[in-house]
Formats: sequence, C-alpha cells, structure tokens
Amino acid sequence: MKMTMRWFGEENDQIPLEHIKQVPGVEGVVWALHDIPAGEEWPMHRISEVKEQAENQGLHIDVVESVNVHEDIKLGLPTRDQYINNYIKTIEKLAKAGVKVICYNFMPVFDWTRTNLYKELNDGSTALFFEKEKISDIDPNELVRTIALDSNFTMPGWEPERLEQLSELFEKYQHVTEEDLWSNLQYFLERVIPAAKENDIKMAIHPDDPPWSVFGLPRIITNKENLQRFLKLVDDSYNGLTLCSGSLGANPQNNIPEMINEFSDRIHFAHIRNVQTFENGDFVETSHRTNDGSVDIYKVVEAYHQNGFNGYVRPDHGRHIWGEECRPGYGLYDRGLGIMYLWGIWDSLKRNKKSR
Ligand code: CS2
Ligand code: MN
Repeated sequence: MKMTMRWFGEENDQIPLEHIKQVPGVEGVVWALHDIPAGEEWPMHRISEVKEQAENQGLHIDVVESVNVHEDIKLGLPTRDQYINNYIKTIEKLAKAGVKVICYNFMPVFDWTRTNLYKELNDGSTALFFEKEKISDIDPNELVRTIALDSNFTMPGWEPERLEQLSELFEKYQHVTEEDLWSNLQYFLERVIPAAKENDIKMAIHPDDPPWSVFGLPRIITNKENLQRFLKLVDDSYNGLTLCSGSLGANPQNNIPEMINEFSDRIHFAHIRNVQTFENGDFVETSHRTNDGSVDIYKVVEAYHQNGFNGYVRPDHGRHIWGEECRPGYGLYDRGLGIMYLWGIWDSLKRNKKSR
C-alpha cells in the first residue's frame, strides 16, 4: 500500500507539510483546491503551486480529494453539460501535474453528516458523532421552513455560505428519486470516464457517509449491491472506488473485508478508519484500533494484503487527542497513530508471508 495523508493546503491546514513528512511511511498528500466552487475549472497555476509545495518536502500529489461534482449534474439539469466540460478540463490539467487518482462523491447537498463534532469518549478525547434519530426524524420540508425562519439554525459541518442555498436545493431535489440519481450518475460517468482514461487518471467514488438517506435526500453509494451496480454503469477499471471503511462501516450490515475481496481490482484509494456502531443506529468515530470500534481493522488490512493491494491508502478521520486544536476529524496525532497501527498490521503480515 502507498501511504498518504490528507492535507487541506497552506491556508487551511494548521499542520505543516514538514510534520506530515515525519509520519513514518507517508509518501504523499491527498489534496484539493478547496476554495474553488464545485463546477469551476481549476486554474493550472494553483495546481502547480501545491505540487511545488509538496515536492519541496519530498511528498507527491498523486491523489486529489475531491474534485466536487456540481449539484446540477446530480440533479440532471440541462446546465450539467457545461459543468461536466469544466470537470474534464480539470482532469486534463491534473493529469499534466502528474495526478493519478481523483476521489469524488455523488451525495446530494451534503457531504458527511454528523450531529456532534466533539463527542467526548471515555478516555477524554473527542470525536465525530452521529445520532440517527436526530436526523432521520427531520422532515425535509420542516427543515426548509426552520432554516427560513431561523437564520441561526445550523448543523455541525454546515458552511454558513451554503445555508442560504439550502432551501432552494431541497426544493430542487424534491422529486429526484434514487433511480434518477443513478441515471444522472451514469450520464456523468459516460462522459467523464473516457476523458479520465485518456489522461490516465483513475476515478474513485467515495461512499455516502452515512450510507443511508438523510433528510429525505436520495443516497445510492451505500452497500455491496449498489457498489456492484455502480461499477457496471461504466465497466472500466478507470471507473473505480474509494473504499472508506468508516463510511460503509457505519452500517453493521456492510462487511468491509468481503467488499475488498470482491472489488480489490477496482479500489484505487482506501480510506481506513474505525467507527463504533450502536443498536439504535448511532455511531461514533474511534481510534483505528480494532478493539476500540465495530470494524475489524485487522481483517480490513489483511484483506488488502491478501489481494496484493498496491493502491493509495490514507487514515481517515481521527479523534482529537492530547489537547490538539484542529479541523474536526483531521488532527495530526490520532491520524499519525492510525498510520502506525496500519503499518504494524501490514508489516507483520508481510513478514509472516515471507517466513511461511
Ligand atoms: C470525508 C469526506 O470521510 C471522508 O473521507 O472526509 O469529506 C470525503 O472527503 C468526501 O466525501 C469525498 O468526496
Ligand atoms: Mn472517507
């Protein structure tokens, strides 16, 4: 596995590249131009700037997370073609900079959703927490009314700039079914995958987080059957997956090692992290260690190892520990510990294989 770590850029990340470089085995940063709105073409000089910063520290920029997909594409509006064209132009530029994998998602309106970004765990650290009832019980129409009435209404992780557009977006999605979303995804892939292939960039969709519908919005990248269906939409290795053990692992029905065995040749990017799930559907993020959560991280790494996985890996979210002040889920310390845990498993599997 090729180890990487997510980095939000000089302006947005309190962690300097010099520190990332000190985490054992990390060869590259997973990055994006976070200030460029979805649908716009990324400027070449900005891409080159990140490349230079990373390379100055001996780190590569092979993986981008994410080139976000404009809502009009997910909604299937006539304006989607212009946004798809921009997406393709961005792919061409990223290829020029040497990028190999693009991670993206196809979740309507929201990316990951949580109800508390600083839930205290038993050891006094804090982590991202999701309470199912708090979200599932919200009727989308009621949500739109609440936002309209209360300008201070917000949820963890919501950017204030987006709030104004929320009511409008919810209205647009009112009649979009899961099947519509599938066909809009297919339309996107049929145009984008050939361009990615020509530019030798692997596209890697990130599963929905959590892997079920929130606020009545459709979500489709949620389980094994849907991943199978996704891969067949355009049956080409350039149409692949970011397999996120934490996102998919929030649903205890999802068997992650089984998915790795089945899809390993289409997994271009592995996000590895643990979550503890509860019977009522809530879940909280934990350390990477198997004993601390509900996902068997040992088995996850073992499955990658057995399948000869040579793709990119990153620890995903971490807890906030040792008093670190950081972006929720993206501190240096717990992700660094996560990486060492992953290496510990990987290296011993490797050695055992040799000595057998
Ligand atoms: C998240 C997402 O779980 C995760 O990896 O941090 O924000 C993720 O980066 C996007 O959904 C990928 O497009
Ligand atoms: Mn992830």
